[in-house]
Amino acid sequence: MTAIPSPLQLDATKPPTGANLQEVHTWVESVADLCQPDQVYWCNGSAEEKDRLTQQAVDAGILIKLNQEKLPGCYLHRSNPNDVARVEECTYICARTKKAVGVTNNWMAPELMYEKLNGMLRGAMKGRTMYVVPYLMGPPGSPLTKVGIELTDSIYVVLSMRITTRMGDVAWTELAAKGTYTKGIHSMLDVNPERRIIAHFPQDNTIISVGSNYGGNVLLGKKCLALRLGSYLGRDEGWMAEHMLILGVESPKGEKTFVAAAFPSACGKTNFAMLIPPAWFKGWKVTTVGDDIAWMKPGPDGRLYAINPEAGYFGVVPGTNFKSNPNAMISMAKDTIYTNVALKPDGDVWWEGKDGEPPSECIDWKGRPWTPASKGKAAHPNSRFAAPMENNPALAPEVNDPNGVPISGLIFGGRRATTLPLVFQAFNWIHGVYVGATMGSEMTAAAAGTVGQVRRDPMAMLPFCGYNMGDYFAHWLEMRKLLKNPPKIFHVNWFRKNAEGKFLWPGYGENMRVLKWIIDRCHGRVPAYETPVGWMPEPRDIDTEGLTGCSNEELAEVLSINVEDWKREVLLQDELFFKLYADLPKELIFQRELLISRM
Ligand code: GTP
Ligand code: SPV
Ligand code: MN
Repeated sequence: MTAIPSPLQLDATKPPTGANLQEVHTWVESVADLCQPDQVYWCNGSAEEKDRLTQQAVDAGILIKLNQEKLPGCYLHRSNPNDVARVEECTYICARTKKAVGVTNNWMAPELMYEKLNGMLRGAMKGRTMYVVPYLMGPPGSPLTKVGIELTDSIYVVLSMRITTRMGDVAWTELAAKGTYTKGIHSMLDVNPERRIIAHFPQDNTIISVGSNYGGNVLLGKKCLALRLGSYLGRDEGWMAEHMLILGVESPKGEKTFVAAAFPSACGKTNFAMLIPPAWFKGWKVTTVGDDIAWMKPGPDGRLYAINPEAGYFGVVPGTNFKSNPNAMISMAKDTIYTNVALKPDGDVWWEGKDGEPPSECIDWKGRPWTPASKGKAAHPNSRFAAPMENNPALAPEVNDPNGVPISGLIFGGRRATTLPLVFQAFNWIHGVYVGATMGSEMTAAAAGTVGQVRRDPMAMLPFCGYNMGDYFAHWLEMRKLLKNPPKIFHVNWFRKNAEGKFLWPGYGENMRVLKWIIDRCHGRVPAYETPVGWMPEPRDIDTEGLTGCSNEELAEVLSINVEDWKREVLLQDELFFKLYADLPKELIFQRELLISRM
């Protein structure tokens, strides 16, 4: 094998040589030749390495050490204020043809994009270290698990990847068994929105990201590999990569049921995945398998099995408190990297919606003094925590099972002030695919754009589907044929409001009441009545014992459907259907006709 040439050898620890890593070395060398870092550092994932790199990040002012008595092992990072969320307009899928990526993705010819990016990367790491970050998406030894290697000049990315993925030597062992890996190259450049590109090359299993140092733009295992390239690979290989949480529900009798749910960014996946049942649900337990991404494959018994490819959470901070999500609060109480929250004088952190009163003074997410009289928010609305999943008191014991967990129900949901009821069940798989394909949601701060505006977000995958959305729907329809026992499909809406703009449903832990109906429907043991949009519970079918914050009238309203509203809804759905028309499977058009004829 070729050694990395000096001077790159200076500080470099080497990956194990047992596996055939010739190709990896050649690639790393070629990227180093292009980017010209001062040194190349191979990450091994050890605790010693974490401590050393963390200290370096603190010394360089990239991380701020928080109050270690209150928050052991926790640090704060402030991103460049021009770089606070995913940027969909800078995200490209560079398949060979424009048709392959469809109308919902940005496309550029791969040769052109490579040329452009090579120009931007030339000499981009001068004066910096290039870190080689080997990682796994999925538990070791799972047939679904993929290996990735990210080359990055950001120590913040290295430390975040160490939390959110299984990072280090474990990946070399898996690579020896699997033989293939996803290449990722990331350079912050000068963190300039004008020079920000997140490019995916599905035919080369490669991602190149430049000009950002934030979340989904740069933690390449997450949205880039696990969803965009993952969805592309899944279609070829007969599995599904979805923007879904996975949770387990254990009944007092010990019956375990797993469901997966797709809600768009900042629409409640982490909260739902970590749900704590209200006191009335004595003996019921919810455990978290994953909070953002599910990889699912038919098992030998004809059921759909899911793994969470991630090893940690990159969760929304604002609005999180001990009432809304205690498990998230505990998860981020140690060994966590916070990004863009406010800093209190005592080294503690604060954000809008945290328990207790706002502090009389603190430093806001931009590093400026802040008081409750200040105009802006103390924490950015898309401020986040990166925490290891082991911190979650409700972590599912099955989380490392290479076979995954059997999924009984799939749940779609969006943020909708009107029209969509609290819950309904699709009539069958094809109807469920239609329900997912026509999902809409009000936009949030998780992506740059207009917050609050309803947009169609099929299966919560609009920003994450790595190929033509029409072909993606066809793949969903195709999956049914591989499943003898397909999951039942549901739609929920925690966000419906009354005429005064108040949420009709209290949400959070109380969502257990809806989840219980869903689980009971999966097992075929509660009634439902047929409506034009699907099977629905009567208000009396929802367990309301001990429920506060939702009167009988409000429950009836949140469970109601209004045919006039639904006619408008179908017209709104058409906006996306017309865009996709050339590639839309006929089944979905028939479903639209059936829905209209039922109304
Ligand atoms: P991403 O990490 O961007 O994919 O977000 P997510 O889907 O995991 O969303 P998350 O659980 O972090 O919730 C986002 C926001 O929605 C937070 O401000 C929550 O407080 C709020 N939220 C979550 N669940 C509910 C609910 O049941 N009702 C209401 N009203 N708000 C909720
Ligand atoms: C999302 O936007 O769905 C996220 C956050 O989970 S990020 O990783 O930044 O994409
Ligand atoms: Mn997400």
